[in-house]
Amino acid sequence: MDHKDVQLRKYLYDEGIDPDLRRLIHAISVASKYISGKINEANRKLAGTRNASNEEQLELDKLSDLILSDTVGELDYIGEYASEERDETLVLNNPHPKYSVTIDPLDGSSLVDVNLSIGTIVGIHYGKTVLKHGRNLAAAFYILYGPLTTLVYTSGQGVCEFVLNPEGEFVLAQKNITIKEKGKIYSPGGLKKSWTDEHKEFIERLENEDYKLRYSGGLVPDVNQILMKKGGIFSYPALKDAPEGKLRLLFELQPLAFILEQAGGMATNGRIDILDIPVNSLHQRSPIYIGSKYEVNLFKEYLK
Ligand code: AFP
Repeated sequence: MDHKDVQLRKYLYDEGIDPDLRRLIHAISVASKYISGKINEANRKLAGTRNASNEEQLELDKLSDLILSDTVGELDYIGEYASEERDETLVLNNPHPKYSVTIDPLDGSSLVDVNLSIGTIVGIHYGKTVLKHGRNLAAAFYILYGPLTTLVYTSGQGVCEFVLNPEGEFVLAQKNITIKEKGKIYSPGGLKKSWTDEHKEFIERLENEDYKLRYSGGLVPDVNQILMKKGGIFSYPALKDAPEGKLRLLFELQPLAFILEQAGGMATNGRIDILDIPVNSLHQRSPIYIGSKYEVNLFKEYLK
């Protein structure tokens, strides 16, 4: 399955990024092909035995984490491998660490047994540790395991999308992807009864402006939809019983914020940009409003 991925490698080469960063991105993209195959295997198995236990799905989380940690561990210039599946970072003891990696190996894994789309989210930080604000990201990408397996990527020079073709190669589908100032869809996370009054009024405003609700429970497909439909807003807000919200700053929000900012969008916790939030702990959570500038700035008005 380790094809040469000529188009992906050429794109990365043409961007002029550091060869070690190119190799790291390609290595993770090859690992994602194995994960994609394992998900299809699990889907077939779960589809055959509907009463499969939750533990089987969770194994997919752990297996994906193992495939990715092995892949990153083979490179001798990585400082830390941090995974949403692990309590602590894996310090790789390389003498000259150039990059450190945050990974959510399989975000949305609770959706595997209902055959909905899920994803892998990758953040690549400069230097020996991942405990840095998002402006320290060298690159960010996600792999979306849906009807197609796609890879959406940025190194700060715009956003592009690759599609995994039947021959197992990532082929370039779109480049310089941008979203509009204002969209037409909203993706509202969290239980409605736990929403703050400001958030409730904001969502009601969007509904009164005829925004269409699009929410699958999978962060990667839900945010990908806003990117590919060229606009709208995904929110997982501060909740009355969880003021920091649910989603993880390092593993989920920083990479997606980097991508959406590069596509001309915004990502904030309501007060400051996601990429500027100081990082104090590995599994730190944050509220998020991410998507078109109009909708994100509109929420800030409600917060005032
Ligand atoms: P799982 O990984 O447990 O399925 O959670 C997925 C997720 O972290 C993220 O992908 C979704 O945006 C969010 O949770 C959905 O949360 P709710 O189930 O509370 O809507």
